[in-house]
Amino acid sequence: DHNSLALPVGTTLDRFIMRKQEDFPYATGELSQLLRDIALATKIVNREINRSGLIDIAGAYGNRNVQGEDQQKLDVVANIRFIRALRNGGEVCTIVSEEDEEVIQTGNNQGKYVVAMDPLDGSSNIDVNVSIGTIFSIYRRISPTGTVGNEQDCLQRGTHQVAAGYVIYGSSTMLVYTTGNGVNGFTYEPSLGEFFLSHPNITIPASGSVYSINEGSADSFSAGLASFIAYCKQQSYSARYIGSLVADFHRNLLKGGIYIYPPTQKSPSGKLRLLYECNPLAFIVEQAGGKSSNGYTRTMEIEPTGLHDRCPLFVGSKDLVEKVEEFLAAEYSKEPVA
Ligand code: P6P
Repeated sequence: DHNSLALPVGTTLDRFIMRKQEDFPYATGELSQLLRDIALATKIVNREINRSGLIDIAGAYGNRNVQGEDQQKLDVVANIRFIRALRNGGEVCTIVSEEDEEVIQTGNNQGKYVVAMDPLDGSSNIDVNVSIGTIFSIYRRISPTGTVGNEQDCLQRGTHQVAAGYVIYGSSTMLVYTTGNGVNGFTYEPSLGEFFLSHPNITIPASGSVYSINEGSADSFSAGLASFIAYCKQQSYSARYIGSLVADFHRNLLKGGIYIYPPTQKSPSGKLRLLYECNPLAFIVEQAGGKSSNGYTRTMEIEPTGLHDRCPLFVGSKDLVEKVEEFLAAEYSKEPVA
């Protein structure tokens, strides 16, 4: 019974990971250790983010970093920190990062896992103090242990994910993840350097009254999508679009709603990336009872062709994703939608 309600709110992430591992008699602990490595990197990135607002005047009070280097962009810093934590942890052989065109080899050829990640999504939001996030996906490698990981290890369908999660660096920092047995949320207490279980067994409300889409692109919406947006307005739904994927997704996961990044003139396949944005969020939302598709096909069944494939994303409450899919299908069958 994987019901994490057995673990009380306030359980530390470490204990939670250990107890969940006990549910798997054959688990050998590598995935548990990998989750701990990610949590460590998150704590380091969290500290960098909280300093970033001041870093430009850091010289003013003598806090420039020891090398006296100029402050690198935070998404570069986050990328370096996550790669270093995964390399030192030893469980991961190969990494796909939004920040790197090619796969990153960690040198741990014994590592059983591959990670696809967006180390810091929406970093343009940092300068205006909007919440930002890290998104990650974990797969078991296909190539034989002991060899160098390859692209095929990384181009697996979302249904092959063994774990997925995100971190939201907001009014508080939260880690939300699934290993395929429900979704759990942990809130970070910086003064203790610990994550505590704060949102056990997250389930997304089946229906919702929030829609998140950039209506600045409305002129390039398909007829079906335009009809769905009109439907949302007829229903007097709330339009909530922070412009930071993890923040919009997290709010909809807890409160109900749908997030849409559709094909647009500028991005005909949508802007978001299949491997390290759409698939991890799709895994989480399905584990929370929601749905995710590209408007026609379940996100996690889309066959990746390239590391940085873009893919339209319709993700959130089951009723809302099914409703927009009805409108999109009706566009081709010319049947009216209630
Ligand atoms: P647009 C941020 O740049 C990002 O990748 C996501 O975090 C966000 O949801 C989306 O792009 C916003 O894109 O085109 O609406 O500005």
